[in-house]
Amino acid sequence: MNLFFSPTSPYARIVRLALMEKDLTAQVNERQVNPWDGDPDLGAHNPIMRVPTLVTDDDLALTESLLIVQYLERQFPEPALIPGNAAPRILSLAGIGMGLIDSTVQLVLARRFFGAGDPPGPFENRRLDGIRRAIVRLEGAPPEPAGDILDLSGIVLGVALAYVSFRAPEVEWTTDHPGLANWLADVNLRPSMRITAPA
Ligand SMILES: N[C@@H](CCC(=O)N[C@@H](CS)C(=O)NCC(=O)O)C(=O)O
Repeated sequence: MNLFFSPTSPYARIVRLALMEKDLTAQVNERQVNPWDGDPDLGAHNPIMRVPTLVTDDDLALTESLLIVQYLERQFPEPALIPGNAAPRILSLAGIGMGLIDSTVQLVLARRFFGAGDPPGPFENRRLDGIRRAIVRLEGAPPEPAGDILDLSGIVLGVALAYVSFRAPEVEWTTDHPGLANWLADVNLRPSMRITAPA
């Protein structure tokens, strides 16, 4: 398999973490690209030109982080990132994490292409409010500490909270939510999180 990724992409980080937690890295060649550069190889596999893009050994291009994770779960069921008995809780938490990532990415793109408002404009405020509400929700019903494996909720929330701190530092969530901050600090110690941390 070949994985097109960018080290700063939270979506690509989800897939890289899934591969590492499932011990599949030996089966994947990573190809670092900047998706905004119009890399022709990436475009040949993914017309939308986004990362992550996983090309299987049968030359099938898989896109969209959670669809790629679903493919990996089906092809390589063990260890499971979404064990059946815990699936509802894991998917519910992962959904909040994807919302955090999408909201933060939209904030970054809006600011890059249309400029940051000072004070923040209505779209920025809507996304910032959603990020803050999601963090309050997580503090009230936090993810479980990771066991032998970081399940999909741990992967997505670990990526999401780290990405919010990296790209939307004004949210300053760690002081008011120490339980969640401690959870992230523990997760950040895992080799998979350290290897995939953006420089
Ligand atoms: N929904 C997609 C989002 C992928 C995505 O937006 N990737 C960004 C990097 S963070 C990208 O490649 N952006 C380039 C572009 O939008 O043209 C997923 O879950 O994989």
